[in-house]
Amino acid sequence: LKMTSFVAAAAVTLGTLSMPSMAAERVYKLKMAESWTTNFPIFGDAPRNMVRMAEEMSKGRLKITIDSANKHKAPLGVFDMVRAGQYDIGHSASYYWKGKVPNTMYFTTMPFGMTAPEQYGWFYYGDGMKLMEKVYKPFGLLSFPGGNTGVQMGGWFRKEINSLDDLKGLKMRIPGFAGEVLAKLGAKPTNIPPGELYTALERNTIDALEWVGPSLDLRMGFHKIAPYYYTGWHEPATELQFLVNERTWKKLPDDLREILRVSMKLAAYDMYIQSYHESGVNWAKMKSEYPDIQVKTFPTPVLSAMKKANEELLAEAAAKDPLTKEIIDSQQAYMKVARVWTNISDRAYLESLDKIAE
Ligand code: PYR
Repeated sequence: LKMTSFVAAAAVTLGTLSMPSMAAERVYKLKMAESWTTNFPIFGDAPRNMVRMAEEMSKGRLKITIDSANKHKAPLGVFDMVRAGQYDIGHSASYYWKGKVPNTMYFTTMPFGMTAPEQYGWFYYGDGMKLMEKVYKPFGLLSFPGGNTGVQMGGWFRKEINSLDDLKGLKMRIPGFAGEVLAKLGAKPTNIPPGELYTALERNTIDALEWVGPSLDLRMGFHKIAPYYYTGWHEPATELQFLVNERTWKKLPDDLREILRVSMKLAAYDMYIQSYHESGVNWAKMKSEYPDIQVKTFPTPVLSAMKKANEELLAEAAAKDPLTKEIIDSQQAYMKVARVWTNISDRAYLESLDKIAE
């Protein structure tokens, strides 16, 4: 008897459930603009994976089309297009908007800042997401982590950098806070979208550039025109970004919002893993197939000057705007705690391996 009434109760429950689920069959068609060119690997895989997961999990109720930079022609205009509602979602990098809203610059990566695991800790378990919301909300936008590259290479240079003098007047493509640091040291930083990088370097519009690292640089062909490949200081944890128009977000039913949120988070995390994989594989290839590439690290006095300029700029920025100060303080405080752990875990592990290898 008990069993029968349980089955009957279940049938009633299912019966009542079928009504709203029928009503929820509405399909939400969203448009996304990415900063990347058509079929771009890794950076383009993240939004493609996100869209696929969201469609599958929603059983087709969320349909998102992606326009690449080849279509919308505004790789560095994603913020404006999503803000205006021309697109519902964007996939780009927060520091591309530093000229419009300087505080957006802190949510990609910072020179001499956190590594990817540290920064993910800050985003999801520290105050990162909350602060990013504070920065984007006035523009009717929501921003979510969109995939991490890990530590980036310092870039491709035609000439060696032996002293601070070599940075004076150097025209370099380098976005974000690192660009500010180089400007303070006399260089001429600029941002150029990825689709135009090779030509800019080839035609001497710029003397040097940083893009990502072996995961994505090799196929760009930079090594053919700039043989010096410097190790990184400027972008230890570049996090891309999903931007969502708040009006679109509010229109979505709760379950689709959650599906979108989870799809973005998983696609971002997957890009981090994919970046690590591709970096390892391509680094090995680079060393064996392109012996002319010379891997360098900036001289210590140059790195020290960069660090000092970085600290001065952080202090100046914090003094100008209370929200900037809140973001910088939060990052510094989080890094201080997380780094102690990094040092006694990852660093200690690798150092102990070095010791027994000696
Ligand atoms: C760059 O624009 O340099 C990135 O790494 C996203």
